[in-house]
Amino acid sequence: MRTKTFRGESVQEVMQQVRDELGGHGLILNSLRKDESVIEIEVELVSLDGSQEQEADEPMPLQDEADLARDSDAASALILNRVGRDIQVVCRRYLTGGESDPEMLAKGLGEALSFDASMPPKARAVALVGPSGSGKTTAVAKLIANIQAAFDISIGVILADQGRGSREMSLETFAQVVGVPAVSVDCGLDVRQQIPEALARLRDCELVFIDTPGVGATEENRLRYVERLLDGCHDLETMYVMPAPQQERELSALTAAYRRFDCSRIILTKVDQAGYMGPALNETLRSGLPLAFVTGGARVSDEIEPASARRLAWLLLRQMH
Ligand SMILES: Nc1nc2c(ncn2[C@@H]2O[C@H](COP(=O)(O)OP(=O)(O)OP(=O)(O)O)[C@@H](O)[C@H]2O)c(=O)[nH]1
Ligand SMILES: [Mg+2]
Repeated sequence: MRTKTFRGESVQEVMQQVRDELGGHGLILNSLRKDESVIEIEVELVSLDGSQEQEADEPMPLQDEADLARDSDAASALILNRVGRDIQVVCRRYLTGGESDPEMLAKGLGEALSFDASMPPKARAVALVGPSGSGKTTAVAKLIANIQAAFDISIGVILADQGRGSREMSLETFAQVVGVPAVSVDCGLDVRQQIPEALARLRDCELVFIDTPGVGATEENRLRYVERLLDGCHDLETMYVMPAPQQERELSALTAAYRRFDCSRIILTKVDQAGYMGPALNETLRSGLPLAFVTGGARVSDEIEPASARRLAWLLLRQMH
C-alpha cells in the first residue's frame, strides 16, 4: 500500500492539497491533530481506475476465505483449544470424528454465540463504551465511514472522549474531513445534561455516535462518570468495545463492570493483534450479548466487518497458521 501524508493548519487547507495533488483519487486512512496548529492527514494512493494498488506482502484481508484449513482430528483439538473453555463444549460436538472443516466450526460457533450486525442502528444515538485503548474512537470513525458509504443518512458525532493525544486518530478532524458535524462535551458539573444538549445541537442528524472516555474495570469513579453521562440520553444504544487481545481475567472483570451500561451488542476489536481469541469469545458467550462487528486494523480504512460465525471460524483457523 502506498501512502502519503499531508500537513497544514486546517482541514480545508490539507484537503485542498489532497485534491490538488491526487485529484480526489485517494483514500483517507488517518487524521491526526498534532497540536493546535497542525493537522495531519494520511492518504492511501488509489490508482485512477479505482482499484487499489496491492503489494505482494499485504496482510490477507479478513474476508479472504480461500485458505480455510481442512484437517483431521489433530486440528480439531487445536481449534478446540483456541475457542476457549465454554465454547469448546458446544464446538466439540461438531469437531470430533474428523469433522473439523470450517463449516462445522462455524456451525458450532453459530450455536454458541449470537450475532447482530444490523445497521443503521434503530436508536438515534449510539454510544461506544470500553476500556482505554480498546479502539472506540477508531471504531466510531470506521462505522461512520461504512454507514456513509452504504446509507443515505445524516450522521453526527459527540466527542465525550477527553483523552485525545496527538498520536491518536482525531475523530474531530476525521469528522470535518467527511463532513459530519461534531459536538464536544466537557466534564462539567452538570454531567447528565451534556449529552442531551449535544443531541439537541445535532437535531438535524438522524444518527449520532457518542465516543466516550476509556474506563478500566476498577475505576469506579470514571465508570460512574460515563454512566451519568449517558443517563439522561433517550433513544440510545450502547455498544461494548471489547479488545480481543486482552487477558481472560481482565476481560471478565471488564464484562462484569460494564454490565451497568446495559449494552446491547459487542464490537470485538484488534482481532489482527490477538494471537488467541478464546478469552474474548468466552467472555462474549458469558455476557449473553450478540457480537456486532469485528475490527482488524488501526486505520480508518482497515476492516470493520459484520461479525458472523463463518468470519470467526476463518479468523480462528487463520490464527493456527
Ligand atoms: N491493530 C489494531 N489497532 C487498532 C484497532 N482499533 C484501534 N487500534 C489502535 O489502537 C489504539 C487505540 O485506539 P483508539 O480508537 O484511540 O482507542 P480508544 O478506545 O478510543 O482509546 P481511549 O480514548 O484512550 O479510551 C490506536 O493506536 C488505534 O490506531 C484494530 O482493530 N487493530
Ligand atoms: Mg478514544
